Amino acid sequence: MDIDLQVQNINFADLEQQTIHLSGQIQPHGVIFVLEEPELKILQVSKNTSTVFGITPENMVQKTLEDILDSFQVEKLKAAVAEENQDFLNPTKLWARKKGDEFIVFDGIFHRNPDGFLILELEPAISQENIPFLSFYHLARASINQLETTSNLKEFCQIIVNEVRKVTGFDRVMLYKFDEDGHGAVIAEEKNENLESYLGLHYPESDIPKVARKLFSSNWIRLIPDAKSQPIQLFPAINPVSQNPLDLTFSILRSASPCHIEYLHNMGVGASLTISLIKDQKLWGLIACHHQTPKYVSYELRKACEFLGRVIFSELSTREETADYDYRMKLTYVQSMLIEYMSQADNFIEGLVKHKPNLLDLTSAQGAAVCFGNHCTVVGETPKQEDINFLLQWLQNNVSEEVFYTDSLALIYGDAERFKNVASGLLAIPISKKNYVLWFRPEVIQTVNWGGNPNQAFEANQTEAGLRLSPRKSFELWKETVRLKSLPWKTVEVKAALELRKAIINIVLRQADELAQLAHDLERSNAELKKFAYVASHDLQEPLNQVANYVQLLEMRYQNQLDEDANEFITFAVEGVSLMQTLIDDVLAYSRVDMQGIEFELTEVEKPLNQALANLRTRISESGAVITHDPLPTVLADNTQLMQLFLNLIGNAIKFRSEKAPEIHVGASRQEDGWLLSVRDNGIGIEPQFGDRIFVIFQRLHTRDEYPGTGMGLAICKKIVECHRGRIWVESKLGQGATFYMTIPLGGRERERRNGRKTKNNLFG
Ligand code: BLA
Repeated sequence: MDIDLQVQNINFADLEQQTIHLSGQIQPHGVIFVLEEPELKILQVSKNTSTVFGITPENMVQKTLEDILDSFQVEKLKAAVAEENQDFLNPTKLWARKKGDEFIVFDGIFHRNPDGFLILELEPAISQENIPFLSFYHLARASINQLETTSNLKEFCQIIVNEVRKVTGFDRVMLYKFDEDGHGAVIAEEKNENLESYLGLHYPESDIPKVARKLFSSNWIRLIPDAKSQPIQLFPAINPVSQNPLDLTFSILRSASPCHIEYLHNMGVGASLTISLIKDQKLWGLIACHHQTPKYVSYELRKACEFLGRVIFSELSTREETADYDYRMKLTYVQSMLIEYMSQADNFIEGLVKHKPNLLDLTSAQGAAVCFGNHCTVVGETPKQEDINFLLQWLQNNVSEEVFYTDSLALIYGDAERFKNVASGLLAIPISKKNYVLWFRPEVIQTVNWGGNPNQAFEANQTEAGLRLSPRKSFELWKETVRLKSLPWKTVEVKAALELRKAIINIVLRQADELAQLAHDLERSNAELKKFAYVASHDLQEPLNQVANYVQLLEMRYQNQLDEDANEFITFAVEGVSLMQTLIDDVLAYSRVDMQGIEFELTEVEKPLNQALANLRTRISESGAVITHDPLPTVLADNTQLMQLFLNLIGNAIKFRSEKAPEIHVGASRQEDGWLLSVRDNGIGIEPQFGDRIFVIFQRLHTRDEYPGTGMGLAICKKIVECHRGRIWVESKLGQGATFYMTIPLGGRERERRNGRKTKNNLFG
């Protein structure tokens, strides 16, 4: 309902309606007195006193109420009006002597206005008696009995209008409900057969401006018995005590704004009664009654209608809530399932989209997207990734609320027209500045029937007194095809989305905490290892050198004085020292392989392989090894570490050779998300059950006498591969050679950083 109220560059609120309660005019069927307490002296009065009482208004303001009305009655009233609440007095039958013995009877209605003035309004009494309470009761009882068998909103509303028409006899009684956007529609109607129906028709917001609606929230019943009557001024126009115009907010006689009177004329209405329906302190709708000719309704009957409306409406509100209740329970269930799935999954996003029920069920949306750290996971029907990205940018720049929803996205974000078929409606919750969960609903083309063209709801004319608005002349059916609009998001759905937001934030925070803890632990153990390496290289090295030096000194100085055994012991000691030296070097080499110290760059695998072969030159030629390789790829890796990897693996292949000359093949094959490298030999092989043990620090399958070495080589290989986010394993059988496999993922550590670390940093930034 894209009705442009600014067509003529008019701001409604600035116009006369702002002061409708200060108009200083009443309708001519009654008289108003503004009284000073305690004597009830008349401060202001309506100018129609001459016709009613035969006293001019100028003379009236000199008098007290006792001078006008039955003085015995007024004496009793004085005490009563001093009470806090005057409502229980209303209406009071009051008598005034007209001429001679002629008396007129009024319904007297008291109230205190917002400025604290006591106000008495007199309306001609139609009946001499008050309607007894019991008849109110029976009225309400009868309708409530009907309600028991009714279940939907439409039928409820129908009962209200039926009952009100029955007791008042208006030509037409309607139930008018306000939309969220301020427009409204007639949702129930009971009328004279020969009148055309307004049922289902929509009316623009400007027909009942905001200021008027605000007033209706404090004054619940308004009667215009004769739309053609001339309003009556107050005398004096300005209140002599406050020096201000009188506030008529709670007045029952206040004359309606001229614009509305014109509206009634244009609609062919002679009299109207309007009753406010309030829900949760907000104006929910109106009971609007029309009569073609003037029609007076007594205060009691108006009150009875208000009572009826209130009772039925309160019943309706509870029913409306229970209708929502089942759906709300369903959403609560979906919500708890989602929380369960999220907390079980490694990544909460999977929990939201992978199962049933999923994100879509939480809001009855046709599509949804979880956009987290530069990546969107989508379910159902959604705009294209690129469109979602732009939409996210727009949200970041324009929305700061915890939840944002619209059923007509294209109206506020023009680009959305391109994907109206999937996302005319959007519900979005920001999890943090850049991360969002979005729900989408497709366009649903609707026809809205308007009572008159809403784009020409009124005319603005420049007059001497300033700008004047007048309502449209024609209320003829005007059909609007509404496009670019989805079904509306229900309050319960929006609430469910907000609840989910809380849950996600909790879970993400917790996961971020766990990650931070893991990173912290890892850092600590790395730091410890480094410290150990430092100790090993410096503190251990020194006494070791000392041992080596002194043993050598012993050997040199006592060369000829020692026996065979002593010489052998010295040799053992020297060997021990040198083995210890190698062990320390290997531990150092192991500890040096770490993420921080290495540089990932595009590396042709053949280069580090050739470097390793050059290093192994002597052992290759001694053993007669033949080394071949597949065409090798270029990967994102650290050259030095790859060289070390080949050095260890090919070195091992030569070391653990069988009787045959070693044949070693380096293979490479492309896999979906990386490369699989392999080093195959024809050596002695490994028993499959030891396949895992060989990668553990200092684990050896053979004695040092059989095969020299510290047992660190494969542990270092494993660490190198893992630093590249890959895996290493061996396939072998004893006596049949072995093949070592390694995976090197595409993008190597870079990609890992994007998915892991950066996401973490972005979470709340
Ligand atoms: C008041 N306009 C109203 C009221 C209704 C409508 C029900 C309340 C009347 C009352 O309190 O007694 C409108 N009446 C409708 C509609 C239907 C109906 C939509 O029967 C549908 C079937 N109105 C205009 C323009 C202006 C305007 C252009 O169309 C002025 C800018 C003003 N309407 C306006 C004002 C009031 C009003 C100021 C308050 C009247 C008052 O209490 O003084």
